[in-house]
Amino acid sequence: MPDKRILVTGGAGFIGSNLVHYLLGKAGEELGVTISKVVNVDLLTYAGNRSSLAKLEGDDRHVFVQCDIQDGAQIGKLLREHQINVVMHLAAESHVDRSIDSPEPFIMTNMVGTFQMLEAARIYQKERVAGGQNDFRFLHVSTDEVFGSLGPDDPGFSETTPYAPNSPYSASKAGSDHLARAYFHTFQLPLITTNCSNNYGPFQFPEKLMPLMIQKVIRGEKLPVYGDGSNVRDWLYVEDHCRGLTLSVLRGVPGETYNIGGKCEMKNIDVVLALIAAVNSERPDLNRDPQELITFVRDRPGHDRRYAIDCSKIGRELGWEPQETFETGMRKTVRWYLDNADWIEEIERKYQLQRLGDA
Ligand code: NAD
Ligand code: TDX
Repeated sequence: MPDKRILVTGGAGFIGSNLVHYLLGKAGEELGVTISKVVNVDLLTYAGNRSSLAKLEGDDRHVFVQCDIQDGAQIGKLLREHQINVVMHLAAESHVDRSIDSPEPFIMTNMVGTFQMLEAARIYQKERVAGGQNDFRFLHVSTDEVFGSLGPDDPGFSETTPYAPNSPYSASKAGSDHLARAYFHTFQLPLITTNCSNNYGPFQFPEKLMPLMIQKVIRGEKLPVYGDGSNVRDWLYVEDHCRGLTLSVLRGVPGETYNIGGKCEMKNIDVVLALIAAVNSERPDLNRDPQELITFVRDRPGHDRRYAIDCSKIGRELGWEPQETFETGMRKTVRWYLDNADWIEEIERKYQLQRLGDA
């Protein structure tokens, strides 16, 4: 397989940083691919952290560029300068609660930003084809939330489930998915889209359910469970997602979409109980009492009841399966947050400073 020169967007965020580590680490051996360069484009919003990439310092295959994906001219320049043949587009505003409080950045980054990425890639790809190069691929990374909410007995979302986004976040992602689809159909941009369920693992910003709850259990703080805690999500360990993304862009068929899921549906309350049990087992001295910590709070407006993913297509066509179970992935994750308190403390400090700066 020829040498890959990959531009990743959002590579200082949760999934992006795990992806960059995967591409420059296990991907070579697991997928038999040679990756000579990863250009990591990230604006470093509150969700992006250079410290998540600290282990790559000194690795000259990794080039970090602080840049807004809405700056199409700069993206085009980077594509040419580094002779990129694969784009993996992850940069986004990603937190549903924030999209309810303040939707505008979601429209700007997720829709306008994705448009600028697609447009820069379209022009670049045209030049490459004119020069006889046909190996360019663009991966658009999306979410299961674009399909809306399922009833208790509905089958999981498949690649043909109609779109029905319910939050400003999922609507902005759905809009970006439609743009991506249009760029394949109208301009033949060799583009693949993936729709994935809830990820968890190292380097996740502690506003999302798992890292938030782990942190609060460690500190003995109240655990805010929305509504009655019976909303259901499908949970996928982030490295399994990164392998699925890489397989999809390298071996997937342009124009196709692939659902990626953890085959692991759980009620939120059961996730929280499992996290308390895991922290107690790793740190018996803490001995946290679920009854004392769990607090049911006001529900998220428009809170989707249930997500579930039918990921049989990527299994059948690309041979992808999640390698972690909830128990093994969740244990690793709890261990990681216990061992990396300094990572959390550093991003909390940075976040406080940004908020003071905003005030
Ligand atoms: P994240 O919020 O942790 O990271 C997003 C990254 O994008 C940050 O590093 C941020 O600085 C960067 N970014 C934001 N706006 C930018 C801009 N305008 N220009 C350049 N960079 C910008 O998000 P995540 O959880 O890692 O999600 C990554 C992608 O995966 C998103 O597209 C998200 O919709 C999708 N996704 C996430 C999940 C999940 O469970 N986290 C599940 C399915 C799909
Ligand atoms: O404090 C909380 N209490 C609570 O009960 C938080 C932060 C969440 N929840 C619930 C809401 C959801 O039902 O837990 C569930 C998971 O919440 P989030 O971690 O906010 O994730 P979710 O809204 O499901 O979206 C995530 O998965 C799909 C990512 O944030 C998205 O980027 C991705 O597309």
